[in-house]
Amino acid sequence: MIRPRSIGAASLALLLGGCQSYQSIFSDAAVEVRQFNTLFVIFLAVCAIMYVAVIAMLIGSLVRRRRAGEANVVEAGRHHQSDPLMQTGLIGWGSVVLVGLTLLAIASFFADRSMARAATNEKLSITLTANQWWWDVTYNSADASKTLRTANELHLPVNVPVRIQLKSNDVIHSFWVPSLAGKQDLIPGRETDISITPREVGIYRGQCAEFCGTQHAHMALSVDVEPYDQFLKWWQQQLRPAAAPTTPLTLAGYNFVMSRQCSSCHAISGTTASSHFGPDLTHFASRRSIAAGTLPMTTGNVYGWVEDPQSAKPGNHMPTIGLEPDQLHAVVAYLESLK
Ligand SMILES: [Cu+2]
Repeated sequence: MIRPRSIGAASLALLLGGCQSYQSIFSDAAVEVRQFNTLFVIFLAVCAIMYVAVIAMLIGSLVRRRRAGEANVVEAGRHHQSDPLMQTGLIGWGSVVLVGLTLLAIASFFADRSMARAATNEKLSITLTANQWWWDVTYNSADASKTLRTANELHLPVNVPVRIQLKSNDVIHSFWVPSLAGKQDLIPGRETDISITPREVGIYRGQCAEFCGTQHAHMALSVDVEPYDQFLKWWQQQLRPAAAPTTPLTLAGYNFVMSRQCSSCHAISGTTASSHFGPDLTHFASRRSIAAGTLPMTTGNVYGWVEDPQSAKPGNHMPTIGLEPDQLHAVVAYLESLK
């Protein structure tokens, strides 16, 4: 039998679990989320005060009306607005609501201006394009040789303002990393943006927050906030072309990938595979997960994914090719060499 105390403890554990900074709106890991939280506290406090004041006035009016007794009985055909007690109540309620809404408007205005100032101070520009159901990530640079493309993973330097331009290739999605900033929609044919200035090194989880099809729940991305020198090291490493095959097995995998359907959807820098219909695979094995956060990056999961991608993520656009066992070993060996 489940006791109420057990349910309460489980609920508390879930609540506290949700408060971990990995994926939590109560985080303090970025300037933007701090601004949102400050605004949230102001809204909560003002609305609570308005609620208590209105309820107090309502109760006060009822008590006064009862005390007034027969003397305040409204005559037949007389409008309520002409009742002095009702007029006083309406003026009181109106004043509370007016003052409250004015305070909220002022708080919103200053929070909005503060975020807009942060957006004009960007030091890093990223273009994030949403697809059903994965994230295409491009690190922009005036020097084309420094432009970098990856997928389902963001790396951000700590304390550096970043502007993320948001696009969609198909339907409306929504970019949301609860620990770092608010939500922003990605709309086909329109470019939106969001700014993030991370304050704390760590790994955070992002998630599409707008229902975008059957695999919407499997459209996550990880965000690594790193010290600046570590971020630069990652960038340099990611700019390198894919590792060339060094063993007969990885060479067989390379040949299969280049000669079969894989290369018609995926790009691998330094090879003839250059399609961006699917995620860029240049440094596939350096990522934390497969298929936009669907599976952790393990050898077993790579086998399972390549052999039958429809099993783990039904409806995704990667077809089941039907590999022979030796082909599967070779392709997995080649993919795992892409670090
Ligand atoms: Cu979605």
